[in-house]
Amino acid sequence: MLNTATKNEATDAQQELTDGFHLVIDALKLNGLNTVYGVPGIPITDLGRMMQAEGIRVLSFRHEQNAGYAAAIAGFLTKKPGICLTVSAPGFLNGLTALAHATTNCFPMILVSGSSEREIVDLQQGDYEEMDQLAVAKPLCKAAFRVLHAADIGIGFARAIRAAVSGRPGGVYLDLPAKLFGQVMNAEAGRKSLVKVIDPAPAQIPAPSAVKRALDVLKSAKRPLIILGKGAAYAQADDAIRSFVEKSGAPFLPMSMAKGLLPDLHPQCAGAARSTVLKDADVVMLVGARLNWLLSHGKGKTWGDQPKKFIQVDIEPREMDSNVEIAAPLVGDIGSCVAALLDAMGGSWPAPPADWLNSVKTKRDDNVAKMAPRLMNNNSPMDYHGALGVLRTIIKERPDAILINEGANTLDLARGVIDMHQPRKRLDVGTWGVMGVGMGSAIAAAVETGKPVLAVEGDSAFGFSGMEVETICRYNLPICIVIFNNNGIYRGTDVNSAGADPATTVFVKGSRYDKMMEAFGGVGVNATSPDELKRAVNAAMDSGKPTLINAVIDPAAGSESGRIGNLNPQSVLKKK
Ligand code: ADP
Ligand code: TPW
Ligand code: MG
Repeated sequence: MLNTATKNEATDAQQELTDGFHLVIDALKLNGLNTVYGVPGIPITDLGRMMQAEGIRVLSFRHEQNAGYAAAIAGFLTKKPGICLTVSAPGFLNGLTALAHATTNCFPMILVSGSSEREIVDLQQGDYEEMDQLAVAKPLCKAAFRVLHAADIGIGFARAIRAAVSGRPGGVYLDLPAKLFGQVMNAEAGRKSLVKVIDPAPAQIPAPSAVKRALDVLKSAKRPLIILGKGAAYAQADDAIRSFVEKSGAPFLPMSMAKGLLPDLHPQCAGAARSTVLKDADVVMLVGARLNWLLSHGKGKTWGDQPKKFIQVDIEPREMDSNVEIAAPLVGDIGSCVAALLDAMGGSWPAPPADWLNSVKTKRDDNVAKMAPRLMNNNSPMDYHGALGVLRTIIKERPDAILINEGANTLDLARGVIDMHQPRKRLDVGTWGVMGVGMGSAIAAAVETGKPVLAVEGDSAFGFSGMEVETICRYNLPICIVIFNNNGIYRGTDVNSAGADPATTVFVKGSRYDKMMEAFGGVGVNATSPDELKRAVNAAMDSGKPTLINAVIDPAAGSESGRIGNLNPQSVLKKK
């Protein structure tokens, strides 16, 4: 009897089975990936349900693009790949913009997509949602993989995770054909096939000679400037970066998403003297920032006539000399590089010349003083400055809140006006200036950090992802959305001189976006003055209830393309 029972148990254990669904879930959990952003449907509906049942937090969105933006920013905030889950062809394509955005911004993300049957897709026989997704994804991401056998799911995820977070982070595509999920295999063999990725983003230690070269150039500076980019914010080496900047004594300029890495009110912050420091500096040290369009490629009018030497700290060797010569390339991860720099600086470091520090300080104080009265106006309808002055104070009083920001004037002016006080609290449109990142970013920020979120949105920008207010209400997230409603893109005053159709840049006048939030049980407020705006935002931040405030902005207050009108080609032959 006994013998037979033992034998049966042994056979049962041997026959204990797992399948593709479970292996995907186990692979994610084994690697600490416990949150998924996506939209359900064939072939991943059951996967989402089972993930939820197994303790993974699955956030269902109304559009894959927004789920993708959520995953991308989750990657930036956590240094773990954000996971986006989509259905085949159309869902996959909807997620792809976000995957490309993640890659462009060096955010780690994995787009996991179901796909149709290889045999049918490859013969182009018209399968349900047929598309060669792997081929489509490849040029738009850092790496792309497809798993055909359940036994390879563990390795597939391991490769995707490593590709996303090691070196320069980026977006990875993982293709999971429908058939894979149902494939059955022995459970024990399945468990053994999974990989817990050890040290997914290994430290990359800079060469001591490169550290010395960088410090030699920095020491030679008469007018040094340190530019901190979002790579520095991503690195989560906040204390070391602060110590290094303070020890150097140099003015620093934060790029948009690096604001708050050192507080904007830090005495060395040159944010309010941006044009002066870029023009006049003689040595510029880039830390996790690229010399792309956002820095005028390191040349031209923005950078003035003074000859300059560049030091660049970056994990990607090929970034060096991308636009101008880099006198001192320092390749490695920012944590290791900054630690090595601090170490090699020794006990004391000469302060930069006082005349440079004074001239930067004077310029900064002048600009701040000039701006101050504009931020205190209580005009109704509001202009950008009156409304932003209020929000600036609110963020100062609530420094751990996360600020989401998109739009044109709404973006450019908020970036300048709203001081940030802590690292990784400002999330915006990134390297491409994508409209539509707002709601996905807000949702991921709330989910990943548990902090209150304030989303400052142009009315056009918001429109790209506005349906996600339902998602915000459904998950009851502490998000307060403020829409700068100026009736349109840049301004609400354009007219079409040729016919009855409205101009291309304007929307329905006097729209009440607050009613959208009310439709789903959230709080909606129409605010027509800075005082009203202040009351409504504070109430929302106190209550943590999903809130949308329609901030009525003077339609004539904005300018074309916000602060980047210079990039806007215009025909000289245009009919008036
Ligand atoms: P910004 O837009 O703020 O100027 P960019 O996105 O242009 O910043 O640049 C970010 C840079 O940071 C990229 O070149 C990327 O390779 C680099 N980077 C990202 N993470 C790290 C890291 N951990 N260590 C070093 N460099 C990093
Ligand atoms: C995906 C082009 C840049 S800014 C903008 C658009 C459409 C909207 C500006 O209007 P908004 O802000 O948001 O009302 P404001 O305060 O100036 O009125 N499609 C994508 N990305 C971009 N960048 C655009 C279009 C664009
Ligand atoms: Mg607008």
